[in-house]
Amino acid sequence: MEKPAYKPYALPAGGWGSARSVGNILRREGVLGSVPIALTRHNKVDGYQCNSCAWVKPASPLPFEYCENGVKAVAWELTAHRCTPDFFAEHTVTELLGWDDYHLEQTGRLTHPLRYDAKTDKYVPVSWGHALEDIAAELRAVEDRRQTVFYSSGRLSNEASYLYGLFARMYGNNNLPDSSNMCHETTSVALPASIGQAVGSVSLDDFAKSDCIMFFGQNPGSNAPRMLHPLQEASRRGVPIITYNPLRERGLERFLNPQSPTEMLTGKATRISSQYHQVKAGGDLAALAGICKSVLDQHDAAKAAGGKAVLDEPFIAGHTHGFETFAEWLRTQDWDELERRSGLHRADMEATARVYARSHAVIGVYGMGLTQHQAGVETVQMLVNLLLMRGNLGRSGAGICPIRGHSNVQGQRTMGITENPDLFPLDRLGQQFGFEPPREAGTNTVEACEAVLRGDVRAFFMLGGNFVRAIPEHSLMEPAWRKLHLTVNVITKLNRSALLPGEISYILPVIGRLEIDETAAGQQCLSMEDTSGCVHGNRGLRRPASPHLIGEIRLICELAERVLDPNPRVRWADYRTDYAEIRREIGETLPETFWDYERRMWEPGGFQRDLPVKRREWRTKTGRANFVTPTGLDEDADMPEIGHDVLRLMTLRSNDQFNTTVYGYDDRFRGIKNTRKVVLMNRSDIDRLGLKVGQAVTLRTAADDGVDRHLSGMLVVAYDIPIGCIGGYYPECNVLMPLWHYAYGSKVPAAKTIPVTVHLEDERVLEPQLELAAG
Ligand SMILES: Nc1nc2c(c(=O)[nH]1)N[C@H]1C(S)=C(S)[C@@H](COP(=O)(O)OP(=O)(O)OC[C@H]3O[C@@H](n4cnc5c(=O)[nH]c(N)nc54)[C@H](O)[C@@H]3O)O[C@H]1N2
Ligand SMILES: Nc1nc2c(c(=O)[nH]1)N[C@H]1C(S)=C(S)[C@@H](COP(=O)(O)OP(=O)(O)OC[C@H]3O[C@@H](n4cnc5c(=O)[nH]c(N)nc54)[C@H](O)[C@@H]3O)O[C@H]1N2
Ligand SMILES: [Mo]
Repeated sequence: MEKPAYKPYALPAGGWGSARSVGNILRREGVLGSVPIALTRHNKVDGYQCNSCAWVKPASPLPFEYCENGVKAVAWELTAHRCTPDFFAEHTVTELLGWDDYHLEQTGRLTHPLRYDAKTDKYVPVSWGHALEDIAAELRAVEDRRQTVFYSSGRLSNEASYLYGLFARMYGNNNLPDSSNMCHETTSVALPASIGQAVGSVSLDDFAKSDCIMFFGQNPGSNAPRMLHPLQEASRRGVPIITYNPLRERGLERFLNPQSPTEMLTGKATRISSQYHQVKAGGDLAALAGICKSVLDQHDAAKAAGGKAVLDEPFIAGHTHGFETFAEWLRTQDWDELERRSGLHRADMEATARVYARSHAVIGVYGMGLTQHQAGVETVQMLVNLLLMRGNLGRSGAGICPIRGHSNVQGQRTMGITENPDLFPLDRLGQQFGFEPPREAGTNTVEACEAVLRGDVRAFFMLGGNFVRAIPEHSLMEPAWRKLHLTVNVITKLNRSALLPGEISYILPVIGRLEIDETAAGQQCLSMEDTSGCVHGNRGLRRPASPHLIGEIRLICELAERVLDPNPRVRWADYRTDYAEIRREIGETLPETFWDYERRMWEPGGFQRDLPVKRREWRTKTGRANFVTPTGLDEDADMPEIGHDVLRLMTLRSNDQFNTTVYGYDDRFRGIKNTRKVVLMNRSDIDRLGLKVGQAVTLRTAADDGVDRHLSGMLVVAYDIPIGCIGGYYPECNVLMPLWHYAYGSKVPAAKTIPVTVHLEDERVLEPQLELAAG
């Protein structure tokens, strides 16, 4: 690989850089011809849903309804590369453990079911029949059914999710952790308490009607790039877009639409954010409190002068609860403290408050920058408080807008993938299928890890994802993983989780969403729910990567048939042949939303699940929308007092990855090339700590619990990042995250503020070219 490079990116998001990046991956994956054909069906009414992010699938899609990262995801799945039994014959698992995430997945699509052979330390091919018989026998043999865990990742379809949840519950537990537990679980806890709905309240058409959009800790340029189109339109209409983010993310600054020939030729980019505030990591609770305080001050001043109210008084009186307590709390907040914690000036928060106060339809967008902190739940609720102050919920063009991650993570939760028995109608499920569902709460992601560390888990089934790589605490979790009795990896590409076999281990490769899932009843379709709560059909179009692959649904059904006692009410054989039969069952369990499912999923734009907040119906305990007063301003309480040497590490996604899937080493918008082993630091922190750009340092977690957590060989880069904050890439940095460092209430690992210290490894500057030329 070429030498690590840092060259700040001067161009807008999108543009020619995007086109070049797409060309590169198509060439590398050997799909220059096939992917462009597939893309004509991308996010189309009768086509497939993009397998990258969960951004909305519009009713009237663009002729090219895809983005740079969507194309990468498609190319990654349709790749010409294959990871065959021959490959495994050549490499031991121990050897492969030395490979990085990129090179593991780059081997291509897995082609055969494989079983780990401890004697040779290799994976060897096995027949599906043998694999399923053996796994079923092991699962049946687990006496205490709570010792089996059923993980899933948010790419799984509605149909597979529903059956997987049913299987786990018939098997005997609610141990259904999912990727959402590391992601927007904070949302699922915060929003029901605030507004009585677990998902966002904004539809695509709200963006066209909004007159102010606020972004907190979400990076659309890399993680939901198609969202830049409505943002570009909004900006052109003169809508203020206000961003709070420690980093100046390119997609939130300027965008050049790669699908517009005029823009590409003239290079005329659109400014996205009208205000950009580089809040400190973990400083949003204070910043939001400051904005709310300023709105309240404006209101008080206006009223005192006999002017018009700034707050929406009728809305607050008629629809909300807890305002007085909240207002009292705001009045006691001290500006010095708000400035210190947010790292911003009072004038910044006031500037935001002024724009907010004159806008009539405000959308509050947020992502991992809010959810992955210890006080993430309260921070999300503070954003809701701000919206409630002027009635920005249940109004056209306004609302709360969490940007979900995986393409079907929201649908998966709707389908009952949850450890919480209160979140799914288990009574109805039990009646429908004639069994008694377990009522004991299962384990979420962090709890499942704790159970593994305690030795309380015997079998761990992973339906998609890369669990061991995505979670915190690698130095303890990886050895513990090897002690599990049974691990099953249902995946499409080789990843690190599969290289940590327990006593008995399988890799079961499956068909991807873009591929044709053919059963005795013909080609089958699937469905997914996007971030705006719309449910869409999905039709694959390519032949499967290998004739030995099977669909996730067939896999679940055939396993369930082997594990569970026969029950005439659960027709696994029908489900695996005709997926409409599964949708019929879903319609019976969730009739309010999924009536006439089979037809409505093909409607342009999909069908929207009921969002009571849209009509100002609050399904909370108070029957109203609640102002939630936080217990304090500390977003990360177990951070040691920020002193001379403890810094706040935020773990970041590059523009060249999808979670643990690394497509390449070009984080174009941030200007980092040919390496992921960098630590982004403020120049004054570099100087203060006596470091030099291009030196290698070791990061150590500042926690005195006796666990050694460190990461070596990180190259120092001087970056535009707030003092006291540093940035590094996920998943490499996960070794530094303590398992107990999570959001209260949701247990989402607090990946955006890890307390670390930085240690020089060697005086020599290894990569001098990382230093920017003066001027
Ligand atoms: N191409 C691509 N698309 C993806 C993904 C991917 O990896 N690649 N992942 C998918 C998934 S599963 C998810 S959950 C989403 C994730 O998408 P995002 O929610 O955008 O998540 P991140 O990229 O982790 O971080 C978002 C932003 O938070 C900022 N940030 C960090 N700490 C703070 C803070 O304390 N306060 C504030 N205000 N900002 C902060 C970072 O600078 C970054 O710009 O994207 C989905 N889409
Ligand atoms: N430090 C830190 N840690 C984080 C985060 C962070 O911001 N910082 N983000 C967290 C978040 S938001 C999330 S969502 C999690 C992600 O956690 P996961 O969802 O578990 O991880 P992914 O990287 O999305 O999973 C990638 C793997 O999925 C498999 N796969 C791909 N497509 C398919 C398919 O169609 N079917 C099946 N069966 N398998 C498939 C491939 O083999 C690939 O290796 O990570 C979390 N961890
Ligand atoms: Mo996520």
